[in-house]
Amino acid sequence: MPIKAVTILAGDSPVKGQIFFEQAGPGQPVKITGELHNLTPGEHGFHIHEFGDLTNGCTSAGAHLNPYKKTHGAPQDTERHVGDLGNITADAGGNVKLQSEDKIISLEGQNSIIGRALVVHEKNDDLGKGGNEESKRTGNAGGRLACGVVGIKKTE
Ligand SMILES: [Cu+2]
Ligand SMILES: [Zn+2]
Repeated sequence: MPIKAVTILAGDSPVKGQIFFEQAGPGQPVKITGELHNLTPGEHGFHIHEFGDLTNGCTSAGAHLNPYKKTHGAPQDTERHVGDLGNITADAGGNVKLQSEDKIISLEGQNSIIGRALVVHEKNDDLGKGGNEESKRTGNAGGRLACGVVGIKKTE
């Protein structure tokens, strides 16, 4: 039985989206699909943050999900936060149609993202290569445009 999750992205900006996660089983990669709208064209940092707590908007979602105390990196790096999903790229109309997968996040077990928050940022994530301290923590991705809690999807 695959495990499925969904996140509705919203925030103080006009950015909106729906993102779906699907994992065939424990240890399998997680497929990430969905759409985002009203972004500025170009790259935007896209991460799982540690708390599914939006009591103070996207701010209360905390830092990147990082159970192994690693430094910030790119999705394909071994030195990365569990939550480091890199960037999404909006087209000239500000839309993203996402179809990707990640081998580190999970929908069960130690790397589970269920109950955490997905955050879309104002700027691009420099993937830890920005040459300053902040790059190794957040990728200098700037403000939080929209966020949502990763929840278990209703089965059809
Ligand atoms: Cu982030
Ligand atoms: Zn990170």
